[in-house]
Amino acid sequence: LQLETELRKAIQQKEFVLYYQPIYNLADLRITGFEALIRWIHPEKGMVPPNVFIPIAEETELINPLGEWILDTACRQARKWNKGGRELTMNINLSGVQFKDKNLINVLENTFRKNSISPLHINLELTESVVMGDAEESINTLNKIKKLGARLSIDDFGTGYSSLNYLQKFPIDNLKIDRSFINTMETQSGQELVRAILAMTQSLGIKAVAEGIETWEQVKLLQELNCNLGQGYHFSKPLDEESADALLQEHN
Ligand code: G
Ligand code: G
Ligand code: MN
Ligand code: NA
Repeated sequence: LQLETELRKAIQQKEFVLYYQPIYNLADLRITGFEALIRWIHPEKGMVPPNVFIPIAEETELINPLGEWILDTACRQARKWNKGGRELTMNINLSGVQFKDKNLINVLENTFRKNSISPLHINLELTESVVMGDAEESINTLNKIKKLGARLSIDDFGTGYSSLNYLQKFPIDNLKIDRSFINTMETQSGQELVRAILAMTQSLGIKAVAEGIETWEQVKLLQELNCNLGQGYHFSKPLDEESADALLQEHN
């Protein structure tokens, strides 16, 4: 309850920032975009991690104003980074409550328009458990998002359960392989699992994104397996705006 009160205050006082983790094309090691990750800078406690406060925000509906702030801030940043002919994608995590909100499509449309950002540069991430929850309803919402022009990813793939039948029906662009699979890739069975997931994404005609890449060996293996994209501490931690900006400058 105390955290809820503090969270309410934090939203008014704008104690949040977005960090950005670069995502790489594994074939040429070029940056294709960033994933926006929220951070709460608490005046006394310091950095409060999102897996502590996002669940509270979801229970109390504070996720609505917070989610809108995240969308708006990430879209504004995407616009800045796409000036001068750059083509970068901004990945934004949507919580289950946001995904089920009746106003979602309006909020997305207004936010894209307000920030003059093409929806083609925005990629919304939804976890497997959120979209599989009410899969028929999810198809409707996902189709509406696609109609706006935004891209879609299934996040944390492999940690929940997926109906392969629905996976095929979802209009998704990417599947993000959970980092628990990537960090067991040096074992035979771990590697077989990643191979199987990549074979599946290839037959679905969607891209695979490896999460939590921490070593060069993992990069090499994923390249050999034709995994399209990747992110992780091997490349970069999530960065504040300035550091991400500096990374982009030196990258080009
Ligand atoms: O950034 P970090 O690894 O601490 O994130 C922990 C969890 O919080 C991850 O599951 C991530 O998806 C989630 N998360 C981070 N930023 C956001 C956000 O902006 N919106 C939502 N809904 N979840 C987020
Ligand atoms: O659930 P989601 O994939 O959105 O979570 C992203 C989270 O994963 C971020 O909080 C980020 O800090 C964390 N993360 C990103 N790269 C790595 C990595 O290489 N190793 C580990 N352990 N965590 C990572
Ligand atoms: Mn994510
Ligand atoms: Na993930």
